[in-house]
Amino acid sequence: MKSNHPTLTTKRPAWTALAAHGRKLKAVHLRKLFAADPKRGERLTAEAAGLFLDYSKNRVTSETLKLLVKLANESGLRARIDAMFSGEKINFTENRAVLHTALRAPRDATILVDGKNVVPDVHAVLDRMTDFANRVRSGAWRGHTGKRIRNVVNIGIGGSDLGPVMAYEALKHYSERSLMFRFVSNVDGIDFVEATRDLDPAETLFIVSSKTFTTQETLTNAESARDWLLAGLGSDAKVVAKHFVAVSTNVAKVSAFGIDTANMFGFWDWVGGRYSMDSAIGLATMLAIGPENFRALLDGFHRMDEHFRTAPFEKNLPVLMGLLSVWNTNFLGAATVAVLPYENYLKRFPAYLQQLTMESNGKTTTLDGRRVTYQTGPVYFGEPGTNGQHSFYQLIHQGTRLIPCDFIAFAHALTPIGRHHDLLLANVFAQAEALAFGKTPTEVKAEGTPDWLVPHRVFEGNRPSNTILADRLTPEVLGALVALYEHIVFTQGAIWNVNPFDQWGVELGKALAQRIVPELESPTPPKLKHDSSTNNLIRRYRKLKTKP
Ligand code: G6Q
Repeated sequence: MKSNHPTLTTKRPAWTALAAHGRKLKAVHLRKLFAADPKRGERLTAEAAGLFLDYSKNRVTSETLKLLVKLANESGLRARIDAMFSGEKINFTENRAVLHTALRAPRDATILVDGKNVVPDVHAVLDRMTDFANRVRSGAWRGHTGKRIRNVVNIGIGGSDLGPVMAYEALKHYSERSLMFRFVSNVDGIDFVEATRDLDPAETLFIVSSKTFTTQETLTNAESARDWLLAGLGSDAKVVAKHFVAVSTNVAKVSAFGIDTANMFGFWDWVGGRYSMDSAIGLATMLAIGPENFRALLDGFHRMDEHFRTAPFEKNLPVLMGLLSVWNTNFLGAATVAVLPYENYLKRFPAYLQQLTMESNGKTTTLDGRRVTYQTGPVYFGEPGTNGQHSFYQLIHQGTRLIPCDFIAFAHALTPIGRHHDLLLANVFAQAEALAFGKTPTEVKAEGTPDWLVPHRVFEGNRPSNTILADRLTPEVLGALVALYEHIVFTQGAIWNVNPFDQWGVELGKALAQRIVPELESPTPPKLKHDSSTNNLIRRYRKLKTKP
């Protein structure tokens, strides 16, 4: 597929207009924008799928928003949304459809890929996952020695790890507490060692999650898991059948590893790794929270999908947030976005979003193969509040860089105690307020601050932020939240005219590592043909590793 919109992004009328508009607006303070419109904080809001968005603390006017929507139209966003939902092969560099939205489509929906309706397959896998999860959770599924499963270890990396970890942490409140969940991803052996050191193999189930079933880290960890299990339970072939299941698209590799394909849960090449937490990759999540909660999670995703697909851009949460991030990135010079959940269960959400956003839009090549002449994906980072306030917020408040923030908060604590929740929410509202309005020299002086100290205590303000407020963190709300960011990424990609669904940038390092492995393992000094730095590091490592 080539771009339907061959006009260079920077030559689009709305882009040129936004550039001029941005230069003017740079000097305008949020204090002024709020003073000019007493209803701004109520006007610049939108709501969908249980999420309320306040975007009034962005440096935008009605004119900015009009131009941003115009830019979306000129970029063909509507046609691209339709192309994704209808199963067109928009991941054209890999010749694949992009259909994570089919993973949460209702049973009676029809979505065609190469003329075949994929929805029945999706539900068939969900039904098998449900049956398996029920058997493990009820104790009907037993380990080799007849003991029930108490520990579930997910082995996977990247898209086959970050989603399950994040969802497990996010939905711990709903999880079956008699089951212990661990996640092993790193090829650093310590990850496996620490995850299993206190587990009884007779009570442990491994889920090997790998779309390709060729990933070095996952296969190495899976082999160590098999060794660990067989060392504990004996080398009967049935041990693997009772203690290993696989989630993959690769039947041949799964059976070559020795896992019975009856214990394999499939998905499809039209699900990208970082978009797969709601596929069978979510098996650990389903085991933890139960099939019903898992389906509520999918419903939340679907509600946001429908909103994204049908709502006018002016009221469309993912479109608005995507456009605002383009505005901040390309017209106000921001290079990052801080995601700051004021909900401790969402502690892994920023890490999850790092992959979703940066692996998707960390691109320099347009759909028609040119080098971009503008910035694309910003750096996403974050920590839960209030912890971050005592760490890096200083730079957001008083540093020289513009760091747009997404605050996420919930009206209800899942387990309320004392005054905690009001204190938590007071903090999130206060941070967004302080960032937007700051504190002027006059205000600082009026507090009796000596003149020499005033410049240090001034807050310029005018720092943009979004606040997302929802009722409480339920599986459904989590689904809506993840889908929101998936579609923000999609919107950004459409404007930047890049393909958010490939990740060729991760290949080079993988290939070089494959070349270096034998150079490290070779008993005799290998002939090294790298640069002088890499050669030297390899020699030094070889020397050090032979010393006790
Ligand atoms: C995600 C990426 C990547 C992938 C991992 C694991 O979009 O493609 O993070 O998920 O490399 O791949 P496997 O699932 O194939 O092991």
